[in-house]
Amino acid sequence: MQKTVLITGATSGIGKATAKKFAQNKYNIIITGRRRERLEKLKEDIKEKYRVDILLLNFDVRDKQQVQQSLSGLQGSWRRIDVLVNNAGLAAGLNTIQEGSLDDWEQMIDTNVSGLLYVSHVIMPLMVEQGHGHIINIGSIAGKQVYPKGNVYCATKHAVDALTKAMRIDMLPHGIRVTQISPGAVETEFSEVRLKGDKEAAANVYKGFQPLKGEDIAEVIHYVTTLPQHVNVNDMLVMPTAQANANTFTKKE
Ligand code: NDP
Ligand code: 8X3
Repeated sequence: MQKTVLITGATSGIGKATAKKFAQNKYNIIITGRRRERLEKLKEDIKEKYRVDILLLNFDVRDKQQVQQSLSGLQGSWRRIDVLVNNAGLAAGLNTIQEGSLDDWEQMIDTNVSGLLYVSHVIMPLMVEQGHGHIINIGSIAGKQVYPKGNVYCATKHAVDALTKAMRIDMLPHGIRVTQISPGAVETEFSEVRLKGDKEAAANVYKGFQPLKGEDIAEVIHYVTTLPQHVNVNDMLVMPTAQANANTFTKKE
């Protein structure tokens, strides 16, 4: 039977590349995000290229009612989700705590932590009922280390790290796999969002070294799902070769 993957935050970057990777491997795909026109465009591209079924759900993961309505309303075979990729997330701002913006903090906490929980709260019971599934949470090197001005973003990714461990305990009796993939620097729209649309400053973040691409992480996400059922990758830290830890890079001028 054809499998189904649900990917949050599929309008860009890692999520978009993951949708394409799973479609290439003949999964039916549920793509979600706030930007409807991007979801529609991706749906058309995937349908034409890979000829799999694709369902578009347009919601904000911060809005628990929208999340519940969209996901509880899944019908028929769309309720049989084999893989959930909790990817939607962002960093907003790069400041010390004393200079930080309360709105930025709320946006990060509501998206990266509450959003991941709201989505999982609907999908986990479906996986328990069907007796199988694989949850993949996108963490970060920022969930392993704290770097200057990373404070609240790092805290949200440390929370993803803790929630992944908690989910693994909750899902253990049900044979459902739970994996965290924690990337280092990936060139997506991440820095443009963090730096509030400053494209030049965002491009500078990736200057002088070869960052990861969304496709690299998509490859790893798909790989962990291909392992035999009795094998679970608990946690994978995936870095550019030119990055040793959160703030140590080798860069050419
Ligand atoms: P992008 O900005 O390219 O993509 C982020 C995705 O998240 C978009 O599809 C966006 O969709 C979605 N999203 C953001 N806020 C919401 C929301 N409130 N509701 C629904 N969807 C939302 O960045 P990346 O692809 O890099 O980021 C994906 C994940 O990877 C994030 O969790 C990020 O923290 C993590 N990560 C990124 C790294 C990097 O260096 N790029 C490194 C480590 C981890 P839309 O705006 O349409 O809603
Ligand atoms: C994104 C990578 O190092 O900017 O999670 O936090 S980093």
